[in-house]
Amino acid sequence: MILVGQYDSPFVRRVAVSLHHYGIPFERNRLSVFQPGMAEINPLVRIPSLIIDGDETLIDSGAILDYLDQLVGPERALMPAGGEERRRVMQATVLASGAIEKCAAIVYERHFHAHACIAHEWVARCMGQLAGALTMLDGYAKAPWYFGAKLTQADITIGCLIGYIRLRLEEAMPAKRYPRLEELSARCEGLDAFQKSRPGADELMPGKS
Ligand SMILES: N[C@@H](CCC(=O)N[C@@H](CS)C(=O)NCC(=O)O)C(=O)O
Repeated sequence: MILVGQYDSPFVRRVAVSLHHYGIPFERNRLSVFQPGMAEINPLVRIPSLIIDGDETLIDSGAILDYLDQLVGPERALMPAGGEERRRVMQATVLASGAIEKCAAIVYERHFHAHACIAHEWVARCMGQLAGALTMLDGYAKAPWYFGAKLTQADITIGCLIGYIRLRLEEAMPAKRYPRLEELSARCEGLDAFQKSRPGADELMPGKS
């Protein structure tokens, strides 16, 4: 299995954390999504991709996580197999993943435009959407994990969201505004699976043109 993508992408990171958590061995292709060659792996030119069995390539972190859950079976799957538990974990996970999208939209808007060309109203809208998601996530967080005793995909995705905010958009997480998420993030980053999936210093966005 080959995971394609840099760990500064929270979507790649949540797949890597899940692979480590499950103990599934994999190799990594650290090709940047902005380097040539990515279109041959994923026509959408996005990361992550997971190359399985030689020539079959899975795209989209949600679909990849679904595949990994099938592989390990319902007892070990980070996303519960059914019922209310699945519904709740799924909702928290998609809220966190939507927040990652909003965060990335701001990061890209600022990174790829000269200051005078940044759409500040759009950025403000995304910041509001991100804050809304963080407020709701923080409000429902239990301990030690998001839903209490059991680690789920909601923890992994929220942990990767907060890690990404700290890396690229620190202003979205003023100290003490989301205290439960801060605690959860610290707990996640302490896990072996998170530590093995930390973005390296060379996993950067391309320079501005
Ligand atoms: N829904 C996709 C989103 C993937 C995504 O947006 N990845 C970003 C990196 S964080 C990317 O590839 N961006 C480059 C681009 O869209 O051009 C998933 O969950 O995998």
